[in-house]
Amino acid sequence: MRSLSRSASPDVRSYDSLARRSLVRAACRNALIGVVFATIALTSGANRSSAQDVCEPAEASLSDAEGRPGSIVSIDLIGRVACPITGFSIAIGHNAELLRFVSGAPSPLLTDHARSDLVFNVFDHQADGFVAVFAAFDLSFPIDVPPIPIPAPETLATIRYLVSPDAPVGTVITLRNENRTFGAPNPVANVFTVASGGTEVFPRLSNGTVRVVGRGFLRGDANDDEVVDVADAVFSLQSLFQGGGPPRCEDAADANDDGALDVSDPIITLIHLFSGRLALPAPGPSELGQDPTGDSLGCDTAN
Ligand SMILES: [Ca+2]
Ligand SMILES: [Ca+2]
Ligand SMILES: [Ca+2]
Repeated sequence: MRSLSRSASPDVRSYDSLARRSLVRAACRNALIGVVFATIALTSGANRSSAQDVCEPAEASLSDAEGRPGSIVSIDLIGRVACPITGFSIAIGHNAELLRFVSGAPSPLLTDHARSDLVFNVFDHQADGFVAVFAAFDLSFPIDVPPIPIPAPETLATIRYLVSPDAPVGTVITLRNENRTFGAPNPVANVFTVASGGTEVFPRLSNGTVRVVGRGFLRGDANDDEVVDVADAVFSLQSLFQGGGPPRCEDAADANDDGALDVSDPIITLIHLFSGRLALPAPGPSELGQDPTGDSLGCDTAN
């Protein structure tokens, strides 16, 4: 088991890449994970209830992220548990047509605590639309890495996904953090393992989301050419007073970010350009982004 522990380094590592290294190693790995998951699944009900009581609050949640089609997004697995734990397993489901697992890494909390004894892997089941995150602080004798509680919510791992280039802008993809849902015929238990006899604790689970967003905009770029200059003020004046067409991205034309399009927007753009002292609200001036302030304006390039 030591050799497996060493091979399953805390660095980014996927099921597929490990499997390519050698069939023997893959078989050992699967046997280990199978034993651990089976142990988790077969733990007695009496131990479970007592451990559950002393370990509350126990929570495992996933963060939210935004990403453009074809981009990489990062999702944090965040945990909290009142009693000392020795590791965890968490299966996370996703829409396989819209997301693809890229890599996973343990957080500094895990690597600082367990160091070289840490066994960490994210097993990629893309065909079935889920990944299984597995961590054990120490599986090699002597087992000398102590269990630890996580009294406040902490990042345990970060999972990276590729957003499909074909993902429709505006789509919200749910990352399903669900116990015993993924991995038939023996679905993965979403649990923390605790010190006493391998007993598991079932945390309260929360989903995450990936929102698919457009390329974004620059504040003040009313004519949507990715440059803010005097042409934008002219475009806005024509749009407001001379029957010019509407801006493709109203949020960009809303130069002062007050949620309305009026004459103050081209004026503030001109002051920005020629006074040199007034910065426009985000996003910009060089990096495209999303509107940080909610309003009723639309933006075809960002939403
Ligand atoms: Ca422009
Ligand atoms: Ca405005
Ligand atoms: Ca706004």
